[in-house]
Amino acid sequence: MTAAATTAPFDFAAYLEASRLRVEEALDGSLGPERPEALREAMRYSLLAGGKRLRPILCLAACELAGGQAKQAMPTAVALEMIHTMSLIHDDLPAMDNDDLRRGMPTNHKVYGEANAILAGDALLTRAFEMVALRSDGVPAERLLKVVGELSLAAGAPGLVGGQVVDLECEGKDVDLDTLEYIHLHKTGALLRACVLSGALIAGAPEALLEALRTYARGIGLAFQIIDDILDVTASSEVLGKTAGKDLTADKTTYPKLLGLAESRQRADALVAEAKAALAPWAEGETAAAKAAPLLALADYITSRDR
Ligand code: GRG
Repeated sequence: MTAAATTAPFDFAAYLEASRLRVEEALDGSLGPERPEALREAMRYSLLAGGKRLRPILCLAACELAGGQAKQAMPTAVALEMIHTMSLIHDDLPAMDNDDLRRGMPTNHKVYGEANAILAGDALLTRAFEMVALRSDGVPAERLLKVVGELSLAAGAPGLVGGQVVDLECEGKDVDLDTLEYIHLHKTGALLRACVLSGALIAGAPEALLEALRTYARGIGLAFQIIDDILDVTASSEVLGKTAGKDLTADKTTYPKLLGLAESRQRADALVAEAKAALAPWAEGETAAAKAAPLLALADYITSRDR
């Protein structure tokens, strides 16, 4: 029997569920006795509200692809979900997208009030950096420093904040594809990029792998947001856990608006193919293929997801 014939196929559904459960456990244990209690409650409410946990899983998978152990990357994975959750809380505020529903539950400000929602987001953002700097055992300090750098770039003006500002500025205006791509790459892509880069940095990945992961991240980042735009039109609020049809009501330019649904999907598929191709050299041979399998399957999941 050949070696290939004895290799069990990668069970992505089982991988995703097992990873999600590990992440949920780590998230649950990540918040200490924050005081005052009202702040802790507001932080926990959104952090433990479910969600696909895609960002931490990407971080863990990239760490393993680069030869590290997932447990080394878990504090950073948690940090990435904290930054993501903060961005959702702030995005839902009346001054921004003004939404009532997130992850199937009332938004943070609807439950705790605007001031506490802003502060819970602020506390999650700062706690994220604490997770990396003070809670990551067994990772050399110079690697953690690079991770802090990636997280800062992703969260700040060069990433989420910059993308959000342009997104808000463009509401109600005609936007071309280049501007839309700018918004998507910053608002959504930057954090996904930080996920895979930080996981790989923790494992001490060589520059060539980091470069491949940058290409991978660009592809999945844009594809993710294109699918998000498509689902906003095609899926229900019940399935999405957030208000469907929001882009239309807020008069936002989206890929379906500029290209139509079919071409948008084709573009997302092509981006995922590009992302996977970037990792192909790192998936050659049985051992490498097994390590690359999660990131390759996660890329496909981005276009096949229904929420
Ligand atoms: C204050 C530093 C700072 C940043 C905040 C509000 C903001 C700046 C940026 C908005 C970023 C944002 C909400 C982008 C949308 C990204 C997106 C598609 C979110 C949905 O992600 P999913 O589908 O959600 O992974 P779940 O719930 O599954 O985690």
